[in-house]
Amino acid sequence: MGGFDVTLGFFMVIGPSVLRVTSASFSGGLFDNTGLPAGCSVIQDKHDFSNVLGTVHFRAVLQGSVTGTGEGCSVQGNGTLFFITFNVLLAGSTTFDILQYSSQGKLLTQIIGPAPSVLNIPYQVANGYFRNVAGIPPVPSFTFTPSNPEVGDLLSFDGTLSYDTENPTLLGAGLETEPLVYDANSDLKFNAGDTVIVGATPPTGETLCCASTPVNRYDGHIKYVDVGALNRWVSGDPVVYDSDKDSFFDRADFIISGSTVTNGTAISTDLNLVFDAIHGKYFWDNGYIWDFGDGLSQVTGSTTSHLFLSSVNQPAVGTFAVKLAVYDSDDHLPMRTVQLVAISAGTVFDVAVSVVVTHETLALGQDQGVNVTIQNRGNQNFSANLTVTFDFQGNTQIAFEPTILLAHDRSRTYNYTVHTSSLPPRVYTITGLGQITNATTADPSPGNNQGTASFTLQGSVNSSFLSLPVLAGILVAVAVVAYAAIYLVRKRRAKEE
Ligand SMILES: [Ca+2]
Ligand SMILES: [Ca+2]
Ligand SMILES: [Ca+2]
Ligand SMILES: [Ca+2]
Repeated sequence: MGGFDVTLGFFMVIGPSVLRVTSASFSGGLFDNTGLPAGCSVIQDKHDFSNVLGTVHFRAVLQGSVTGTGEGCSVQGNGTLFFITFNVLLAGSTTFDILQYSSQGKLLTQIIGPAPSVLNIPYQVANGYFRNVAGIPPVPSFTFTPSNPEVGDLLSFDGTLSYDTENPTLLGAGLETEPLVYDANSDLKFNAGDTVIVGATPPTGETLCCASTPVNRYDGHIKYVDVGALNRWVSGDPVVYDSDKDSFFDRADFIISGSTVTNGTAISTDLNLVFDAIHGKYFWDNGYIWDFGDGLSQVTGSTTSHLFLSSVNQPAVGTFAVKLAVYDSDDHLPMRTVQLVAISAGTVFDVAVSVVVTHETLALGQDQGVNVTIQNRGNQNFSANLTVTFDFQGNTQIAFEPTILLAHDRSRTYNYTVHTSSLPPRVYTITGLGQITNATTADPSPGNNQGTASFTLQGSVNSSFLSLPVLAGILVAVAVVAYAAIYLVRKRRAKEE
């Protein structure tokens, strides 16, 4: 091995932390700077842990070369990378997961071979589990469609195959819904007059979520259909989960209690619809918690759907670690499963053009060299037309290259010469525009389909030019110069890279 970059997560789901890290160290591990051949040393680049995020991040690489042989430094890849010491805070359970991908879908954890090749070494993930209470945790399981998703796809997730080992045949497969209640007297306690809508009946006097601050007083996903237009929930009104909080019953929303609700129905908020947070967090769940690994908020539901995003409205490409955690009702224990979901770019037709001039400033009569590169940045072979113009007499064509065939990841550069002896001195801009002719999808980056470069032509216009009558002179001169410019443009051989 030549180095590693490993991030470990020790939260199973959001909620109270069962463990906290007290220390973590390279000392005693493979990369602790001892026992290395002469000439080799370790750069211990990262050694962070966060009890807030529930992560431990360690990174180290070898530097130097073995004295005498000059070979790349390496350590025998069989041993410990780093040590972590945890404190147990609560009775419960949690997992240790190698976090393989970041919330942007990029590779996060890797092990590399020694220099100079520094190849990625494949690894097998073996995650851990900690429990200090009795009971057998449930078995989470999910499937998703489509199985080979492309960017922008809305994925459907189905966790209904999850079950608790001890009670697999019970209604709900032995999983546990947090109690959802109507707190009729708004005292955030469960007492006489309050209605249990779903889940087990809480003990009398139980604190309902979440008394600490008004902001977290209720879960903004919990809504109801105001059948009688009373502006408050009454028995018989359907209670629903608004997964996207848009106040309409749609997409991955589901009915918590009540009869069918038509898709598109407006749904309302009632601050007295609160829950007993037996799973120790500020939002309600029905026994299933989904974390899609893209940094967006967690949702509940035995089935759900998700659009992976890299920013507010930008569909993401990459690999995401999707986690489903479920709770059982007999032991109140969570357990999670993680699946990697790779979102591919799909079919991408993407052309890019760049223009370079050999002289930013040149004298009248001096030849200007123009290099125009057309690049295939997509994942399909394309056929494109390239039009090269400059801003003379409106727009004057320097070249038109029809039907350029380019395989993906390839580019081609065309070289031209513009003769300037007939051009009025000023600043000129040359533009290259690439247009794919066989695209079946829109170019994701239309802004780079065109490239430009400017140059300054210095000198003075010759006296005979200036002596022409102004109106006629402009027209005549333009016609002559345009003709000359086009005629004198010589195409040199195109060079393929
Ligand atoms: Ca159990
Ligand atoms: Ca109450
Ligand atoms: Ca909704
Ligand atoms: Ca483009």
